Amino acid sequence: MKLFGRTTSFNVQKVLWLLEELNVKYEHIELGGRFGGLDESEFVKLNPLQKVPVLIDGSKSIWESHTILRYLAASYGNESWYPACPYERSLSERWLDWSQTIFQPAFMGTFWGYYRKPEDKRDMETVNKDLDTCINCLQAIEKQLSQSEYLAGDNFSLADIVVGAVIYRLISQGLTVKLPDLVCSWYEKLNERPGYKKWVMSDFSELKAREGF
Ligand SMILES: N[C@@H](CCC(=O)N[C@@H](CS)C(=O)NCC(=O)O)C(=O)O
Repeated sequence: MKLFGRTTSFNVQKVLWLLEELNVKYEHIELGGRFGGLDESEFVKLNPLQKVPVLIDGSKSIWESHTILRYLAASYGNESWYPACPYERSLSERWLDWSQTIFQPAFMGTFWGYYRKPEDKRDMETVNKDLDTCINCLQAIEKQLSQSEYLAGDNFSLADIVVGAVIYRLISQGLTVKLPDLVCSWYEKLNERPGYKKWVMSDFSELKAREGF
């Protein structure tokens, strides 16, 4: 199994983290960003959209980070990673979709508007609007965590991976963000997971004020 994608991409980090959780053997190849390579014809054959992450499993190429997560969980995880029961599965899938469509875009607004912009080019009004949306998202997560230990119930799941990967960046980029109490305890538990420590809690300072990939 091979995973293509630069470590500084949080979409790549989600997959690296899951590979560690599943204890699957893989080779990681840095690609995209300062490593380039996305327009090489061999890579375009693997992902016509020319984005990372891309997972190669035997002769199969899989792209889109959340699709890769579901593929890995279904192929290499036990029942609790990808339940056969559609309702049980929906408990984590709803957070994958929510994160992709609501939380991540707001976080990306702050990241590209603040961290990846030179100081004199920042539009703080827009950044603060996105930050407010992120803070509302943290409240939604807090509410869920008042009902269950992890986001999709009492077991750690894909839901914690996708949301957890965003949270590290959100609170480490220099903006003031206070995690609500239950989110804070849940985040401390994530901090103890080897895959989170190794891949997500990693240095991304090469992206500071870098406006292009
Ligand atoms: N929705 C896609 C997003 C893919 C994406 O935009 N990847 C970025 C990195 S996060 C990329 O390939 N950017 C070009 C680059 O890094 O050079 C996913 O979740 O996989």
